[in-house]
Amino acid sequence: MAAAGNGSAAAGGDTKAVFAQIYYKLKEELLADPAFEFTPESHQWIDRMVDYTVLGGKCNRGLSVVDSYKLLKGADVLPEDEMFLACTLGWCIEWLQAFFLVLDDIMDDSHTRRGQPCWFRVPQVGMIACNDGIILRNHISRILRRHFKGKPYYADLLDLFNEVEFKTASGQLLDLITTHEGEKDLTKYNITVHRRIVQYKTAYYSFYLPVACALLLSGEDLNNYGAVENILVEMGIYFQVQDDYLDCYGAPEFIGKIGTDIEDYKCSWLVVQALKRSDESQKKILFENYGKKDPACVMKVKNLYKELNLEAVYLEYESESYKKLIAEIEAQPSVPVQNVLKSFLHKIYKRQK
Ligand code: DMA
Ligand code: MG
Ligand code: MG
Ligand code: MG
Repeated sequence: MAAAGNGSAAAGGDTKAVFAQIYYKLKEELLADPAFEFTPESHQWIDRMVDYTVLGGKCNRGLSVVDSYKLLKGADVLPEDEMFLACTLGWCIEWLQAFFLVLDDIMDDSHTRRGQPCWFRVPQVGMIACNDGIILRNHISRILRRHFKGKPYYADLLDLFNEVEFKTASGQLLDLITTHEGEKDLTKYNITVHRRIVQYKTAYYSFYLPVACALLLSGEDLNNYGAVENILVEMGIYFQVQDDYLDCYGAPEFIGKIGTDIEDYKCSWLVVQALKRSDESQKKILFENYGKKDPACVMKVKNLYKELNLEAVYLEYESESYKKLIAEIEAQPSVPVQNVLKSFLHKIYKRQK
């Protein structure tokens, strides 16, 4: 995505490069953690596992901490120590994402992620991936302890990560129990159910968390930012609708993953829209084919989506959401806060991956 506005292309490019470098420092510290005596084998395992699961994404969430902090400060360039702390918090979010994705891919029975096999699909990894997920989560606490213990906002930072992790795991629970064998019931799927799932599983960690990290780093009290949280949660819901759309319509080579929502009986935004627009015979097609692994069944569902013109419904939803979000953002009293929110929105509007 292009760096925001007037001549900041170099600075934007620089942010990415600095951000990327800091990853190696953080990993090195984790691999020299005095709390554990690494054996050569465990050292090599963690080194490879972290590279495999944390790297390779767009780093939108991580970079947003840095971008947001700069916008809040009104500075294009940050002193080295502040840049380091902002990037470190950004990486903590990337680690949190890696933790959730490693486990999400097992539970969703996915095959690829970021253009390569899911971590648990790698030979010799398998269910060790469950423990790797736990280790990734623990790495966040290790990083925060090393670099933030003693800061006045350390307790708030730990509390923030804990709260967001709880919300995300609860959202994953909602997502997973709708697809439980024996519980499968398309008549239960509607936009309210969808909204509840995606609000929790995606919005807090992907949107609220990066901005909340930047606010804490700026010395702000998060209790004063309820309205900002609400807008970010709305943006996160919009982002997950895009994810649901791309699961079906994105090119796997481009989005780096092969969609599984139809096979997995997910309460996707697309199936909710299809149910809402189907007549009885079309509903029958959904009831008979949704949630089956058989590619012929998947194809019937996709053909129905086409017949119902869901691509057009989605385009309409995108521009409506954008308009609503911009209006809410512009009603915010603080201009730096408006800039943070707009910059985040522009990173995702009409995204193709
Ligand atoms: C993603 O839901 C949510 C979390 C917390 C990882 P998803 O399964 O739709 O994500 P993806 O499409 O990336 O597997
Ligand atoms: Mg998934
Ligand atoms: Mg999932
Ligand atoms: Mg998805």
